[in-house]
Amino acid sequence: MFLWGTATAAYQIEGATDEAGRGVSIWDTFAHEPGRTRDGHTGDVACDHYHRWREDVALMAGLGVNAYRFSISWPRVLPLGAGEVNRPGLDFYDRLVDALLAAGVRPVPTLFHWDLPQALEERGGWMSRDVAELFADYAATVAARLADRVPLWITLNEPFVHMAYGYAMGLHAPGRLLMTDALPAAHHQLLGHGRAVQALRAAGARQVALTNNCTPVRPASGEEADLRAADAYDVLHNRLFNDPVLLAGYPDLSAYTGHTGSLDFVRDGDLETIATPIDALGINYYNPTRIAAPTDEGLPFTDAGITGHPTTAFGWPVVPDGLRELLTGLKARYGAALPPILITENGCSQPDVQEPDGTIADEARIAFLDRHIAAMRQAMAEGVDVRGYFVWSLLDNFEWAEGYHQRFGLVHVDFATQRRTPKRSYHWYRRFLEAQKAGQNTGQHTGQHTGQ
Ligand code: GBH
Repeated sequence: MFLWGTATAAYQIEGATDEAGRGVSIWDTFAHEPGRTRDGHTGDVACDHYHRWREDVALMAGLGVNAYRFSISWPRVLPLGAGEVNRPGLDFYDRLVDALLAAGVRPVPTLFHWDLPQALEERGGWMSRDVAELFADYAATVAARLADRVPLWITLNEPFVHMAYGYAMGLHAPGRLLMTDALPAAHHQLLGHGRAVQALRAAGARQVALTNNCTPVRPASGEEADLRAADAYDVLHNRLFNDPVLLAGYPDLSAYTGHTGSLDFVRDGDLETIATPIDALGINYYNPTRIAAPTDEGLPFTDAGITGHPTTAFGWPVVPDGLRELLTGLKARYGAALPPILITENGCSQPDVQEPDGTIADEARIAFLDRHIAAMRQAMAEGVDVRGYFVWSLLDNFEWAEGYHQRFGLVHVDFATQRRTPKRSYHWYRRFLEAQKAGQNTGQHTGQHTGQ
């Protein structure tokens, strides 16, 4: 069965950050530091999903999705990251899983979507090798409770973004500015992933995946210097996180070994652990990247920006064919080593356009989703094995450093009242899913955004 779903993440929707025994995460700390997020927004309340989860499950049942990707808050389960389990935290996810199953929606939990327990940050965060092992222990704790009902698990969300934004550039929690010295944070996340795959299987999990956000990299020109820079960027963004998992080896990282000049944090046996077989590779796709030769010292590339395409409210270029390009490129690179793919996130931010009757007219989102689904199907027609597609996101939510200023939801959230209003895109997706069930629209462009 092809999985059609929506996706969210714990810190972006749950709120209730100081309730029922939850510990502090690095995102609580970061968002409360002055100047870190736009207008000082925090996830303290977010969508109040911790209290309104029944309503949110009902929204999904009404939508007709057969899968829901959410994340589990590590500090809600283990307030100090390790040691004592917070029962009410596990109970929350247990109830959510049961309610989803009762609604015919397959739960697809992600174990780490960037909200590391603060207590582990104090032990070095992902720069510390110990955290990889503690992540596997946490995975085992959650799976012991849920694996009897959860068929498919995702270990990490976007270890690239967590390393680059969190540890290299200081734009996300934990706000470190290590630049090229951030590589151990990549390695330890990947090691944690591999150890978690093993722990999940030991606890009875049937299927396990990792979610990477990948971008097709386009050189700014055919010049040798631009080609070399594009390759260096592809290494950092894509291959650093795919090669070890799928090929049990790192690409050439010499451009990024920073001050230490070595990969001495990689120990014997680590690559075998990281390459523990997975059942699917999750891909989050937003846009391609255009790369040119470096203009200053430091990094071996510059982002030249994609031109000639419309952009989302976030300013990200809308390039649906980039998804086809990405998927066929993965197949070309990894061949038989590439497991089935799940598109675990795809979507766009758009400002509210309220019509006089209160309807939220997000036609651009409908076109975005329709054209990306068509591009995914094109890649499938070209031989890529894709097994699922999840819209980011079910709800407007806390968009990290942008706070509540970027809205990605199929459902509008009025953050003053917590009122949820399905947007036009919600109804479009609902009709699209109905048509899927009726056996229509297989293998071709849906064309459903026309004639609304
Ligand atoms: C995901 O990250 C996250 O998993 C999710 O939590 C988040 O809410 C969602 O996406 C939306 O942001 O500079 O124009 O080339 C996405 C990671 C990193 C993808 C920045 C787009 C740059 C666009 N993003 N990237 S551009």
